[in-house]
Amino acid sequence: MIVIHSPEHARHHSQCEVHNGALVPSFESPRRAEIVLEAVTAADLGPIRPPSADGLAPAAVLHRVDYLRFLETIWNDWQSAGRAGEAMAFSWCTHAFRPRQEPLGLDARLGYYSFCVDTTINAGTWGAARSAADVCRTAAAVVCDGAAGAFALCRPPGHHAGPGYFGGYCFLNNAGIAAQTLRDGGCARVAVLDVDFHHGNGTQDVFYQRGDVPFASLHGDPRHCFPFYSGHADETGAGPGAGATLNLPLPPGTTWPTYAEALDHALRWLGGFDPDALVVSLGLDTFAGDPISAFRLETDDFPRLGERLASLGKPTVFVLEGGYAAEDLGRNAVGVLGGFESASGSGGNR
Ligand code: Q9C
Ligand code: ZN
Repeated sequence: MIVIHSPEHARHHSQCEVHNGALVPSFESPRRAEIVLEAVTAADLGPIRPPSADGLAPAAVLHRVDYLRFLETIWNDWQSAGRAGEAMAFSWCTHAFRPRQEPLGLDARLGYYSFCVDTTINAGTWGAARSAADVCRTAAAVVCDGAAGAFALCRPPGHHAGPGYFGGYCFLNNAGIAAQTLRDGGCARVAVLDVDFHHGNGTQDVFYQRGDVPFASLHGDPRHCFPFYSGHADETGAGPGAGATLNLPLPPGTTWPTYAEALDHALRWLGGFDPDALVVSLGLDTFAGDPISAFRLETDDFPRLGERLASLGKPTVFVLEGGYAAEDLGRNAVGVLGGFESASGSGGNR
């Protein structure tokens, strides 16, 4: 399987995050991608290539122009204002308020364009987010050109980023960019399956009113699990996208047998749309050892996950999302990708 990767990801390196009432080092770190890169290299999964495409054209279909402008300019504005440390939001427009005016101040804009406190912005954030978009567009182009599978080894992750907001460590919707690239490349319908522990609220949001990109997600029940306010079973799409969103919330503590049943259901449901390609939001935070998540999948379960994904029989773009047990990320990622390759018969290095 061809792997697309750019070292530019390391330009985004959050120093801190609010966790259990304290400031701790961010769980989402450059180390994560380095470990996965080492593991796919050691496993000889396939050629590792740099991105060759600019990912902002598909991003501009999914994200609002004012939001992209915000991402592009916020760090400079933050620095020019003489702020110390990283840019981070602290105040949001809750349901008790409604926005009446375009927010102008730094803190107002940071709150307006985000939904939670866990995601900081530094000098390299915009460049790193753009490189992830480039990686995803390139991986999708490889599949458009006939590859059975491609792996977008990118960070920062993307599935929490919506049309006009960042959060959950995400800025640009990488999986959405892959799906949009496949649509633009001639696929009539593209299925997106999100297996990250957390609900892919951003991906759901960017495609919620579209019937051409059915979206299914397996995740921790949002009554208990981040992002809390999205991912309930009764969110099923709207307008032309009515019936094209499937949420399968699962309880904290979920292990493979329960997970596999929901996975098969999601794959059957996506297959019903007769998609031309599949995009997998590959979060590895379903692992039992993940420090911020609550499912109990074991390392041996990840090849089984890959095999099941291959059963859809569609050209597939894998997009790296979450997964914070950094030292286990490499073998769990290779587990999924290797399982997919052995089950689809697409072979080791092709
Ligand atoms: N410190 C992804 O897996 N942030 N994002 C933690 C508590 C929520 C996860 C907040 C988890 C975000 C891509
Ligand atoms: Zn996650």
